[in-house]
Amino acid sequence: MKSALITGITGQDGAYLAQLLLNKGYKVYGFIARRSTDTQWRLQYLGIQNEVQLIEGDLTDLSSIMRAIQIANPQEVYNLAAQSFVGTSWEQPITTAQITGVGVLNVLEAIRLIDSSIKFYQASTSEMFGLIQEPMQSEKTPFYPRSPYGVAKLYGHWITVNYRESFNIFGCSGILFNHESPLRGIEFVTRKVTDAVARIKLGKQKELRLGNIDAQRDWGFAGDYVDAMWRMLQQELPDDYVIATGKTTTVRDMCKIAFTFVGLNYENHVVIDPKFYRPAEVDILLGNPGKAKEHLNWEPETNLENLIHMMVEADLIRVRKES
Ligand code: NDP
Ligand code: GDR
Repeated sequence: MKSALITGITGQDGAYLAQLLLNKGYKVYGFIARRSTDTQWRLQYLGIQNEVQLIEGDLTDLSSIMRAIQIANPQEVYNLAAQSFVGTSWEQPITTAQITGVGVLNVLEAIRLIDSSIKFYQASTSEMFGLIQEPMQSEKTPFYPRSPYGVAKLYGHWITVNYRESFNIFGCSGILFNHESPLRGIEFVTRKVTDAVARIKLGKQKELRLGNIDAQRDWGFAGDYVDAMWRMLQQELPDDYVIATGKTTTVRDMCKIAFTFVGLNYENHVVIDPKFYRPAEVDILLGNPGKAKEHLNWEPETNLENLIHMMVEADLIRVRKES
């Protein structure tokens, strides 16, 4: 039986990846940060909280990562843990650098010191492209991050490439574009919208305050994207891959899809609030998943409309339950 260690197992992607690996027969270990409140709601939502072995630790604490690797003795490590909210990265730039940037080095060092044959996946991001100069971003597009988060992720990306080249570690970097689901954190714009749509529809909220709704994103479904992570580690050679849908949509049009689904007009409810504008914005992202299709035989299965409908439906159920 193969075993895998997932950092960030309590996050959106961690939960879906754990489910995917369990279905493939893996023994799944999760590296979990100590918090004062329970963070396992996503694992519970998927019904897998008793199927995974959780090991406490923190990405900024090398010894705890080493301990986790010694306990799990994994063939594969998926590093999904991060301070992942772009907005917060301006408020906590140093914490973001320590977790999202140097945290990657901690995991790589633990692998190098304990067992350099362990395969490593790094959760890189389209935010590294930032102020892009190419209409469609691929593995060859130059990087120009626009937030402390993007800068920290760029460090994580390059240190993964460097450990591959320096120490022959099987390290893959998945450059994933935005991916969402009913398990998405409420602070991210899609979930903020679908939760608000459910509340407005059920008479619990009147307006939805948003920032830059002209920003464009290439949005896919998290359930599809974790499969690409796994595929990368099954290749003969380690490499980096863009994972995206190849379509981009404005936040405005994503809102339209969500409100229209429940028979509402977004213009009657969305209020622009400068509080949600960012000091530096990534105006447009559009990924080219051609390499992933060719080498990993990976393609997204869920389009944006179906994804947003799935999220609104889940939020309607959730909000109804609250009352
Ligand atoms: P989430 O924010 O949902 O999950 C982040 C996870 O990291 C949580 O489990 C969190 O734990 C954990 N974590 C945070 N800080 C620490 C720490 N110091 N030590 C240990 N664990 C920690 O992110 P997603 O699931 O959406 O994303 C997964 C990864 O992919 C992240 O690295 C993200 O930056 C990256 N990414 C995401 C994309 C997306 O669109 N979703 C696109 C591209 C990259 P807790 O629950 O306790 O807070
Ligand atoms: P992003 O996702 O920054 O792309 O990072 P987010 O959903 O936060 O923002 C997407 C775009 O929507 C605009 N926007 C708002 N965003 C939020 N959160 N709240 C608002 O009210 C709002 N109004 C407009 C933003 O300005 C932005 O342009 C996500 C994270 O998952 C990262 O970890 C990951 O690396 C990238 O996706 C790819």
